[in-house]
Amino acid sequence: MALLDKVSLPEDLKRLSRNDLPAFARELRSEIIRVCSLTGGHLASSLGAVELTVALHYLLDARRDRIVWDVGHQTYGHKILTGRRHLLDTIRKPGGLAGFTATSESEYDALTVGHASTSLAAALGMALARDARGDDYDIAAVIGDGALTGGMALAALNQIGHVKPRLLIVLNDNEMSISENVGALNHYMGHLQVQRWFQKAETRSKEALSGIWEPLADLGSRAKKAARRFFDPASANPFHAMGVRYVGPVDGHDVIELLYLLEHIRKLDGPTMLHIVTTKGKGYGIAEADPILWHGATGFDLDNPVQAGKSYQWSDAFGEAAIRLAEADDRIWVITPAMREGSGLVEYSQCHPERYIDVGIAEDVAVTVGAGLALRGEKPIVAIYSTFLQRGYDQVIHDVSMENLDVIFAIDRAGLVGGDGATHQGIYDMAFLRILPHFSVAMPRDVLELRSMLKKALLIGGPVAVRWPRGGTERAPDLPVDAWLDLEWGSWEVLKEGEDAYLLCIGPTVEYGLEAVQGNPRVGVVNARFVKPLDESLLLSLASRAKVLITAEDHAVAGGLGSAVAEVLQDAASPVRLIRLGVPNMTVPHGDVKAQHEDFGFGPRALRDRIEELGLGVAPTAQEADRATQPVH
Ligand code: HTL
Ligand code: MG
Repeated sequence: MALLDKVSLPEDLKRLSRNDLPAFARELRSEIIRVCSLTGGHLASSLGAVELTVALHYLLDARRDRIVWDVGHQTYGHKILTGRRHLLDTIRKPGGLAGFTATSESEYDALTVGHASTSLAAALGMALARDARGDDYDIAAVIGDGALTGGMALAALNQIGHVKPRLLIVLNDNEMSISENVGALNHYMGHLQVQRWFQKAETRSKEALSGIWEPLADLGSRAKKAARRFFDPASANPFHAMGVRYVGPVDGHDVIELLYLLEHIRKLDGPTMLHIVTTKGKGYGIAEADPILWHGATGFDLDNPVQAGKSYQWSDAFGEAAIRLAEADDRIWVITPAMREGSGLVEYSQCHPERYIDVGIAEDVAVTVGAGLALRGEKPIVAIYSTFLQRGYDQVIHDVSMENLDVIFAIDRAGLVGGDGATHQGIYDMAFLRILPHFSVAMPRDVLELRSMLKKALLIGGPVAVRWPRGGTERAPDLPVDAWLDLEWGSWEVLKEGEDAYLLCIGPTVEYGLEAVQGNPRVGVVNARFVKPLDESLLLSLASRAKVLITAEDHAVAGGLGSAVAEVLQDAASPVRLIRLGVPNMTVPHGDVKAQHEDFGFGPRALRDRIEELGLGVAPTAQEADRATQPVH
């Protein structure tokens, strides 16, 4: 690590000679691999962006200039070069570096991010601010081909081409989103690559590249412009047509060439897109060979690099259920916004390719495609992470809820998510869905309930949200749909009776509650599996019997189960004491999910303590009481 050890900040990098940069990039790549082997994380994307990262930091002054990384998952190299190398092995860990860029973490991070497709709009805003204040710093947005499938990115591009601020856009095209990228633009970019790679393969040198940009820099005469439009294939290109100068595609792993191009583009007025072609996982054979597996990696052994197999996940259970449902009913569709693997849909996509659609990173489109299908009598399931459904909220209200359409929302990663942190927490969906007309909102306790809720959703009709957490669950025997549990819609279940109090739990907190009150006859546990419709008669009967009700949920305490319960109790003028436990009104950083549940007061230990505090614990045995009064030495 001879060169890397000399660099802790961008100014150190600038002291290296250009000729050192390829070797420096190799060292940076090794360091990313080493750290990811310890911590896991977004390995493949960060490897693909190594040369770009080096070139941008060699050229720009990232403290003053703004590098706006889209998603921010490709920034391990950027973090290493901006004073965070010594902390990189804390990435995504409790109290450690965030997995994405965050303005609170570093002055070199231009944007707090984690959701895709925001970079171009944010960069446009920054450019407007810069120009309004007469400043002259550079702004570079780096956006992946996956992130470019998002409507937000395309709409921002439309605006950028209209306003034409001085802005550098680097399109980092590895032909991959998390899975293979989708969409017409993706096909077009592939076509551009083929054209250039075939035509110019022998001249992919500095001279050839200069031929790409120089006519652009020198827009002298009208004739020249016209000639350029005529001869330059880029002039037929959609980015160009939208008013954004287009340069490329070029090899994104040639750091010297990248630097050369960026240096010249930087001087140009108006917006310029540099289309670079990269390989996801570049430089690490196994990651190049399987960039999907190595997109979000677990830690691994450098000498024997394999990805740890996952236990049975909630998403697996959903994927299997979707296959069974689609077999039983040929009007079932599953729509994913770019999350085939994460949503457990690999097998479904192979079994029912004709009723599977990946719309790209376009949650709004996913929801409204669902609405369109439902309007024509089909039965769409929009499989979506809680956090990403936020992107399609207007569509949920305007296109689905208002029309009372039969769209099922299969909501994954509901609750706190661990390493991905603040941007990916799935803690608002119950609040924002249960207030909408026609909606049902449910959360299963186990796979049997999950299946039942999906099956029943199809019978009940209207928009239905079924949500489940990130992580593992118990496998249930594979049964035909007819044999799936018949759950009464909107019903809660008393799992344990209590003499004085009840814990009203949902999803993962059901097991927490059972654990917390084991051997305690005073406190009962209810599986409050529907927040809407809510089991009002059971709730009011519990309220009339108990002194205290405690809701416990892995969801924002504002607006979730506790709020729904409070509304019913208030309307019925119930005098019962209600304690609401859940995620407080704050931005919750990455962390260990179980520890965070305890910190927020709804983990099993915290629940037990709370019950003790309320004087609802089990009376201590004579022996324990005796011990408690002994003096402490
Ligand atoms: N939807 C939204 C709005 N944001 C995110 N971040 C996702 C889904 C999930 N997601 C990622 S990274 C990623 C997706 C879909 C692929 C991005 O592809 P791109 O970059 O081509 O832009 P690449 O990985 O380098 O190829 C995360 O949540 C981290
Ligand atoms: Mg990509």
